[in-house]
Amino acid sequence: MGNLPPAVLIGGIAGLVAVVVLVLGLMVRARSRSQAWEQVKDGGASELLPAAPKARAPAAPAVPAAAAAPPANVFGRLVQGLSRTRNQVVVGLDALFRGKKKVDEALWGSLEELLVTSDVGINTTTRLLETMRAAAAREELEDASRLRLILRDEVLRILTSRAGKIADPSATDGPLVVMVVGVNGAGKTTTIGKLAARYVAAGNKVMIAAGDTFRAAAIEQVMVWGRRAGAEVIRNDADSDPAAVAHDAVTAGLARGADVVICDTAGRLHTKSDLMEELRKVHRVIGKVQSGAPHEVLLVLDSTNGQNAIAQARQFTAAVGVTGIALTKLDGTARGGVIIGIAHELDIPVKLIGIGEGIEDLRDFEPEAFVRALFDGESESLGRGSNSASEAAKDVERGIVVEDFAQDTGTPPSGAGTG
Ligand SMILES: Nc1nc2c(ncn2[C@@H]2O[C@H](COP(=O)(O)OP(=O)(O)OP(=O)(O)O)[C@@H](O)[C@H]2O)c(=O)[nH]1
Ligand SMILES: [Mg+2]
Repeated sequence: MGNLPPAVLIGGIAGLVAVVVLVLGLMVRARSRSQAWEQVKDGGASELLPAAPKARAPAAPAVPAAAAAPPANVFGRLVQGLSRTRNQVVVGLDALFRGKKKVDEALWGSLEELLVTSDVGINTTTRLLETMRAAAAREELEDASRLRLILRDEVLRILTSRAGKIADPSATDGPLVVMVVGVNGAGKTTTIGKLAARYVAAGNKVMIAAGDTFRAAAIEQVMVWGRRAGAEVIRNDADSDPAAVAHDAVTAGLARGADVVICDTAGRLHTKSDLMEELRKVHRVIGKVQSGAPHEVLLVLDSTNGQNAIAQARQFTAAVGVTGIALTKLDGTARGGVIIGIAHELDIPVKLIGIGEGIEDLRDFEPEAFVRALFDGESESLGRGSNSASEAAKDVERGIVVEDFAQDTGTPPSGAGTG
């Protein structure tokens, strides 16, 4: 070897190094491939699988990100929203039935007190107790714990008998017109904003009539919600005739091919006859512009009002024929038991529930899910729908002001949702 020329020696060494590097490289590659394969087998990283097609970015997300929260959380939100009522009703019940309690008069008395103080209402409590007593006698119950199940079933039965769905725009000729009524501060405007966002997310062109021309800043509040929801807002001056705003909005909705027109109204005491007459006028005028409208008269009831909500419902129904109830603020109250009284005493379906101030905090009222959230608090997903951008509006018509938020993709302005 000592006789070899230096050039050959260097070439030989370089060749040897190259071979060693090549062999090492192959070994490392084989090892990393097998590691990746192990991960794939285990359901881990997916480097070896074909790349999933990239999700297309939504063209114009008209609803703030919060509205598109993953559905996995949705039932959890309901459970959380109902926690105060749950603490009042169910935790109270559990304390009552804990241990091998005997079914006796003292127990019936405590149960009655618990239901009445949970705002279920006297009539409904009486009915629930009758059913439970009959079941206890039939089954010759000795142990009280079974009563919890009997009560749960009976509550579900009452709620199911009055449940209903908010109207579907595809079922109406021309726009679906929803008139929203209720006492001051019940949550009308907030519910309108949330509802508009839902209809927009389902691909509908939505208009909101800023029909509260009475309360200062009410029009601005509707505009904020319109922007958040991606709906157009039809407005007129403050102090103008609310029936005229409703007239303009439904006219515009017909002319512009809207799928949904939602009319806000000023809050009013159900006992004030002149204000209820004003509401009748709004209802009449809407019907003159579009035959059969309003298709939905949504009464917004604040669940923190407890039993007074039932009196409100009776008066509003007498005035404008309420077709559905939205029960708001269930998240902030221990008085959610009122929904059982409403379902039992009124002939009006509860269609929506409000469980927070956020745009996503409006739910279809689903008795099964409600009872589960209240009694069991189990986890499941109730998500529905997806976001889609609403169609843009381009022009102002007939001299009324049309605020077009349909193309607005910005983040919601702070303060939205405050009344
Ligand atoms: N926690 C909670 N707050 C709600 C809910 N719905 C509405 N609110 C709040 O209730 C307050 C009143 O809501 P609005 O929508 O302004 O009520 P309104 O019926 O339009 O009021 P007026 O137009 O003055 O009659 C606001 O602070 C809302 O954020 C709900 O489901 N949960
Ligand atoms: Mg309002």
